Amino acid sequence: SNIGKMLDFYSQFNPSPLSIKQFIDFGLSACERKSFIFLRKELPVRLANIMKEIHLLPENLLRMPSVGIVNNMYVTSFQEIIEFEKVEVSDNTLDKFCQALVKIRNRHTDIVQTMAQGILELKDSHDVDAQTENSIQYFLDRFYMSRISIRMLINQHTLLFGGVLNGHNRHIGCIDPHCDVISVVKDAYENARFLCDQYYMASPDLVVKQFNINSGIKIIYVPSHLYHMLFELFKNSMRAVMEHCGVDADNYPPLEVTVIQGKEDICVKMSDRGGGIPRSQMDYLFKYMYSTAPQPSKSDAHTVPLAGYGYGLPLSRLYARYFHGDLVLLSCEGFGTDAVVYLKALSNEANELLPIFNKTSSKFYRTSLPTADWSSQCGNSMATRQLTMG
Ligand code: W6P
Repeated sequence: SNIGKMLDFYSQFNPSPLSIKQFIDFGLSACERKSFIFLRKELPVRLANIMKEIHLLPENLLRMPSVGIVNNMYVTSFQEIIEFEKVEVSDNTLDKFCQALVKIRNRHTDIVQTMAQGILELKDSHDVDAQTENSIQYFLDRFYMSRISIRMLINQHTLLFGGVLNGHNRHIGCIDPHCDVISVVKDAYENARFLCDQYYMASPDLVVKQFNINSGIKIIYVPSHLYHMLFELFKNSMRAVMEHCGVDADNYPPLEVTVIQGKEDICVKMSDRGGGIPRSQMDYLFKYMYSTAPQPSKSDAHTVPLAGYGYGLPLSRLYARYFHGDLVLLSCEGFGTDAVVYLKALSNEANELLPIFNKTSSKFYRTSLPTADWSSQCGNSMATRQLTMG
């Protein structure tokens, strides 16, 4: 088919990762035509690379209705963009392109939920073996990373060229060249505390510490990404503290956030005294299969937990890794948990981390899990317990 040929064609190219510095430089020189020429190739390349992987998913999963819906949306969006492949560049073309990008962004708003629904459909209808689970974990990390990157490109183009110019705004697209880390920490804390207060009628305080500089720690970054990670971590820490200390406690140990400016990284460390997590459970916090539970119905507000270990943690880690940072958890069971967000301090080192479709990635879906070459006699019921509070 024609779409098949186009997918084959565009998936031969590797995506071109951009650094935050390149996003900034591009935004400052701001030529809509150049951006259009870049995106009409780069977006189909990124779409095709991940669409090829959708087709390698375990058949059981591919047959799930929600996965079909997701795939169809990608096909539609891919077709809409390659319409621009050979058109002449006029003002009208550029306007149409912006409109197409907005339409695509809206179409894909709920993809994370729809995909999660597909996982539920699979769990409800099949026994999922370790092999399948492994493929799904591998795929979803790559799929969601691809999605983050495509939305970043679309946001930059539509913010720079699609709307009204705003001379008072220091942002370049969705990037803040003077992003004040502690402001984002406080913002995320306040919003998580609001949920915590609603749910538990109390909340732990926040103590912020800043190291090694006198002025506020600033970073060139996408504030919404940082907010997303910190909001998620705050919700998890708050829940841990409230559940560990009990809702009737007289006081709660505060959450401590330390922000450190290093040469290579800026670190944001969040420490809670929420009793920690058993070591055996740590890996599951980042596994999609264990974090997929039916959404509590929206009508019953009382069943909505503060943090359900949904996809919050794995997605937050992807946001951190997207620009070559990371998100790491370290727990002392019986005491508390430290979560560290690492961000690249230098914008020219903050390159997009993008999945590439190639022989190695396709082989992953076909290769069976290696047989254990270390004894394992943990006999741990935690290993099969679902972490979700569903
Ligand atoms: C916990 C569990 C957790 C997950 C993520 C971040 C913080 C915490 N604290 O007890």
